[in-house]
Amino acid sequence: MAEQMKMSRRTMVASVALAGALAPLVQATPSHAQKAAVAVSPVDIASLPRVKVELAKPPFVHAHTQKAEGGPKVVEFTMTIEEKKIILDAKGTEVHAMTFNGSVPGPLMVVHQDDYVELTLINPATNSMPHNIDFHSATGALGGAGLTLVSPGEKVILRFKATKAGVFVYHCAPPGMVPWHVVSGMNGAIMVLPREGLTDGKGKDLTYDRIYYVGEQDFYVPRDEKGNFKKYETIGEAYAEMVEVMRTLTPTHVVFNGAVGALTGDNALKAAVGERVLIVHSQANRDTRPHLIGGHGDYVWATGKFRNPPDLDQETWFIPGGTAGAAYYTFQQPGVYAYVNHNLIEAFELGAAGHFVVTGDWNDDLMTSVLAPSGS
Ligand SMILES: [Cu+2]
Repeated sequence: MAEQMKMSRRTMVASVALAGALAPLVQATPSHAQKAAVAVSPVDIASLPRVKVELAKPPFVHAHTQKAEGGPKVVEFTMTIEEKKIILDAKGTEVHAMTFNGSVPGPLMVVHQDDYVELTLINPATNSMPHNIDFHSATGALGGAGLTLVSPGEKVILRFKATKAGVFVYHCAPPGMVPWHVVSGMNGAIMVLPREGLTDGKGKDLTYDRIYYVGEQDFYVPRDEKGNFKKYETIGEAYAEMVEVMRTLTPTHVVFNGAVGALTGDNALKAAVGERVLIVHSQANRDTRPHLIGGHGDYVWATGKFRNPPDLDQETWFIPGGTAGAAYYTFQQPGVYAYVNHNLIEAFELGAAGHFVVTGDWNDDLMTSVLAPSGS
């Protein structure tokens, strides 16, 4: 085991060294970005109202208004990075996850366009790794990653203006270890709502009654010589063999919200007939193709950016890796709907599936059993 640890550390150091080309960029960015922010900022931040947000654990989303009230605000968030062991499936497969706020994915953050996002990011001394955050919704400094690299025992505060409306991925991006941290669970999403709320692009209001956040995650768990998934004492010990599996580009698990079955049974998503539901779906690393079996995407922003009119009446939509998308659907029938990645091998064999349990009255006009299965 000691030898394995040495190997892991050596490989990690080598990987960091290989990423040397990126390091000057990362290190050079902060001072430049800070100066630029001071020089060109047209807004007196101190004069803006501030609101503090209590984040919710996915698939739930913190309380928010859909239409902005008043002018831009500074919206304060705090996230604590947790390195923790999580169980991926009913067989007890383990990974040493890296998480924003303890969940895979990290929480969905909601603001309005032109608000300022102010994030306090805490890396407790009990962690073993440096971490940071790259917001795809932010402009400059590697999406904030260049300003937020924190070692265990440190915290950092980043503020950026949410200039673009849409749902966007955020993820950890420490020099030399980016994919490892991302596929260990360290990603989430932010939703920047248009100030007038969601519309179909032609003036029709698209207020939602419920919102759920589904974070899809690919995991790469090494196997032993008998084909069983391996367990490791520490996060560092798993590194070298996990990278070998990552380099095959073949995940061992593709799951919604951190584990096979995390959104089924008692944890199924709930809705009622007639309710308008917004599903935010992110995949920080790999392409995906969400599909609601027995339903549709009435309005879909597959690449998640709300200034584009949504696509109508979609059966399946394509979200490229590194993107968050949003789908809006009004449920028409009661029952259990599977919400899946419609690469059905990933859904049924690797875990990328959840359930909606919908209550209400059945509409015979939409569907009826004319002849139940019977002998001919
Ligand atoms: Cu990290």
